[in-house]
Amino acid sequence: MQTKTKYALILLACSSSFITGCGGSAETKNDAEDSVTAATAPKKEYLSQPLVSHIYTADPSAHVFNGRIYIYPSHDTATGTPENDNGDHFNMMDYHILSMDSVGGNVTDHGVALDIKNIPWAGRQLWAPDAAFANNTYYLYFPVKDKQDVFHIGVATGSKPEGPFVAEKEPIKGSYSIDPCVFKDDDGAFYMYFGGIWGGQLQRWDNNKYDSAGKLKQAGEQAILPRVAKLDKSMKQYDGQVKEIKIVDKDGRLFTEKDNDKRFFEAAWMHKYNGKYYLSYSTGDTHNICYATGTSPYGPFTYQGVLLKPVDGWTNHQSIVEFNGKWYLFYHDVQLSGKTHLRNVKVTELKYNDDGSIQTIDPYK
Ligand code: FUB
Repeated sequence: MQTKTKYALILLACSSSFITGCGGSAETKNDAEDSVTAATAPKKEYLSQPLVSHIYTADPSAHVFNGRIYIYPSHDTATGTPENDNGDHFNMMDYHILSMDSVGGNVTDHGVALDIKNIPWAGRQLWAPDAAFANNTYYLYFPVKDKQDVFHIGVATGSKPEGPFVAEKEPIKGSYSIDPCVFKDDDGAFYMYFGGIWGGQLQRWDNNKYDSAGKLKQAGEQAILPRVAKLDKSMKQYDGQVKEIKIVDKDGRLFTEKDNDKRFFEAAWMHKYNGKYYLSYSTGDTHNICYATGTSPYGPFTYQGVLLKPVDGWTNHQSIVEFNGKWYLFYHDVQLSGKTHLRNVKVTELKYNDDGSIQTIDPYK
């Protein structure tokens, strides 16, 4: 995830600022330092409204626990950190878990579930989390930079889905980069999907080895692939090596970097529908949420298309969950703030065609 000047241009071209009907007002402290505004864009009507507006939230990972929907989002904050190409201004410092008993019902903010100051190994930037339930325990998985400014993925545990969570003293051994998605398969095995290029540092990891000088790929080179690792029974360690996940076109070919409207960038999410594995992800600099399907949790996955078109804002990040027989897409945009790094989470229904393909969602009406 990155914040080049072109983000501002894209945002100006596609954003709007409808805030009526959102209820309450979002945090505004320090907003003045943020350079991006939505002033000149033509007004479009949003498909959905923000789920909460008293805080900024992003990267919603939704799960159903005990018959209730829990959302594990990033908590965006205007800290005054200057914007740069590494996304330093995405300088989040805690997590709030949200929940609701139905889509469209009241949303509860359960308060601070984990604070960066209580993560012994953390340096800065708490990015997109996820959660899982096993061993009678709730696990919160989170990416954060360590004190050397390298992203790893940590785990914290709690007895309730909304926390509070207590972080382990070290990151998960062998973990790196950002955006963990923890998926439970029908046989009870858990897999963590992860990775993000640019500010997410995935380009620094080749063969699970770190190289601080690791470079992004050139247009004709094979695109960087997302990663997967099985979790062991403790849910705090990987069971074996981290593997690359192949995403291929209908002819079985891997994408190159110039296929940047289709290749993986960040925000991996796994769900299963009618026995098939669906890997969805953001294409980052082209702002699509795409998906690819396969028959094994390790892939390969065959590209199927765009499931969510670009939203208002630079980043696009989704989760997909079934609740009471319907499927929902959780996502975010910048409707409340008009600023790249001050986002708000939303939900809309997701529909499949008879052949299992997903109907493309336009975030505007
Ligand atoms: O919220 C920080 C980063 O922005 C996430 O990790 C990315 O997926 C993007 O949404």
